[in-house]
Amino acid sequence: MTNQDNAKKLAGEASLSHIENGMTIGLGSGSTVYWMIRKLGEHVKAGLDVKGIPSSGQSVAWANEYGVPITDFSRTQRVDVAIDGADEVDGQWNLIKGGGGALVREKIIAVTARKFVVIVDESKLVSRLGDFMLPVEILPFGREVTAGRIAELGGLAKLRRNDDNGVFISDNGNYILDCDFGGIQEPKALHHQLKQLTGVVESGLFPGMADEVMVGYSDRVSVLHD
Ligand code: ABF
Repeated sequence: MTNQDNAKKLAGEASLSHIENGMTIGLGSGSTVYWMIRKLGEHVKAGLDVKGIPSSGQSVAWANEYGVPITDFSRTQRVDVAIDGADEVDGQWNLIKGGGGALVREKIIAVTARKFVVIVDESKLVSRLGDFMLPVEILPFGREVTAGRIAELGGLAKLRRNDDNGVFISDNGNYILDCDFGGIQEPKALHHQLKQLTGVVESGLFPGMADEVMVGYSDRVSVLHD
């Protein structure tokens, strides 16, 4: 296991400190969340009574594999804590998310949760967002003109494709544009500008939403405090 893998594992497992018996947990996506779900399964086997609301097919599969019971918003609208990864975290805890294509469901869960905990390895910490292309989920219809409106905001948009070069389709049946805005100085402002654009479903900017950021290093976990 590489140092980065170990850092993800440490952060993922440490996030269970936020989980108590009887909770409904928002299950994020990504390889750091994998370690959280895997450890959570061990606690469930030992008697912990929790349910997870998954943000992607990936997290459904891991919850099933490791024995974490899953539920959905038709059964409960209360999420006690959401635990999810990120692609970038800046000094104000603004996030870029969506590298895995699940940003819309991740954000619905994150905004619903009473507490939103972000788990990352140290490589995700940046002084300014934007080295990672910003994912923006859009409706397929009129994608060309939606990309044009994003370009007017300064973002060079690239349609996300699968490994077989087919167009990536999100769990919601939409497309994702990976957008190069250069450095993003004002994440909150850019997010709101993007959300105003007809055709845009959601942006991968999660401005000021995190309640706690847990950072994994090769040998320890650091909890960032505001
Ligand atoms: C999900 O997992 C996404 O929002 C984000 O893009 C990705 C981070 O992946 P990893 O934990 O594998 O670095 O949270």
